[in-house]
Amino acid sequence: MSLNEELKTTEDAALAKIGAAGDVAALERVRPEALGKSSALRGFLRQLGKLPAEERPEAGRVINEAQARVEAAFEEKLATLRDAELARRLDTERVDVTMPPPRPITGSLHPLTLTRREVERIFISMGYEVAEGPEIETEYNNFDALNIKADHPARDMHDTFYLDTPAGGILRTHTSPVQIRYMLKHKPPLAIIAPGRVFRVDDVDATHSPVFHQVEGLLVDKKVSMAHLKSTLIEFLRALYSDDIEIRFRPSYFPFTEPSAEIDMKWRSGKGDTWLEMGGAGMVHPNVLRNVGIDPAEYSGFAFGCGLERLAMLRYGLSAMRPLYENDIRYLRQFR
Ligand code: FA5
Repeated sequence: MSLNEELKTTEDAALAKIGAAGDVAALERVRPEALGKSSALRGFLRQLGKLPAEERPEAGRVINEAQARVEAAFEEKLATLRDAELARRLDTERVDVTMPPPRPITGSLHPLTLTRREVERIFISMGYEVAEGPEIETEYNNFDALNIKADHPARDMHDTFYLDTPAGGILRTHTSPVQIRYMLKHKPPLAIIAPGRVFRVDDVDATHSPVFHQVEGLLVDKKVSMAHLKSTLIEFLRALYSDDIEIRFRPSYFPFTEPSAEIDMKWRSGKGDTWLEMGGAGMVHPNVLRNVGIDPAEYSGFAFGCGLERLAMLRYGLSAMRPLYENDIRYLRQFR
């Protein structure tokens, strides 16, 4: 066989293998024998030395041309196979752009925060301002100014957390000291609510916790009466729950109000209907007004303090307080 014939056979074999490759991976497997250093075509170049010198240039050119054709065929086949693969992927791996993406995990507001905000919204709509006070209080603001005498049982170590610091102080046992702070700075007429955290040496049960929240309310103006207090609280509780709630005002005693009442609401617990104490209320005691420099002959006022946890329990139908403090995301998410 002449060189040309041998060359033709080798080239055809390489082209046939290239042509037969069904996908890019198969084509790549053909690459070494078709184009590699030890391919049959390269073998021809190594044999050039055996030819008579005058035949070498022509033979070299013919071999290089064959090599170039195989290379071109290879690249063309590679491009074709890649296009085909892309087309197949576009066809099968369709992206549904209308599909909603997975939702990012977002936080949600705590049921106590949601309840506090709703309480604030209702009172703001009735013209009240939201006031604040510190959680560390003086005994004077927490007790004395509120007409709670030094021998009152609430001041006992068992109820109050006393701070063991040179400056002294206590953790406020209720939000009522905000009344004092606000009235020392503002003259009547005034209407505020003061939500916040309070502390008591209390054991934990379904409706008690040593740390809990209250919402204080205070309104001082001329000729304020118990009727204003009742209608305001009924209006508030109806706005928070519904018009058909059952509320009860029970005569009670607080040193800083006179007369005083306890506000109860019907609570549907697992054990049947019971009355749950939502808060205390009453007409601001004249001594309290005097303590902040307001003349009780000219002004009168009402005040109330509700447990925020209790408000939340009734709002969401909770049977216990403890889960409100356990920060279990599965529990808290239900209130979104
Ligand atoms: C007071 O704290 C008064 N300062 C309320 C007040 C304000 C009366 C203004 C008059 C005028 P009392 O100790 O009853 O009152 O608490 C008020 C409410 O806080 C209770 O009715 C209850 O709803 C809630 N509460 C009391 N103790 C706890 C506790 N350990 N855990 C959760 N909630 C509590």
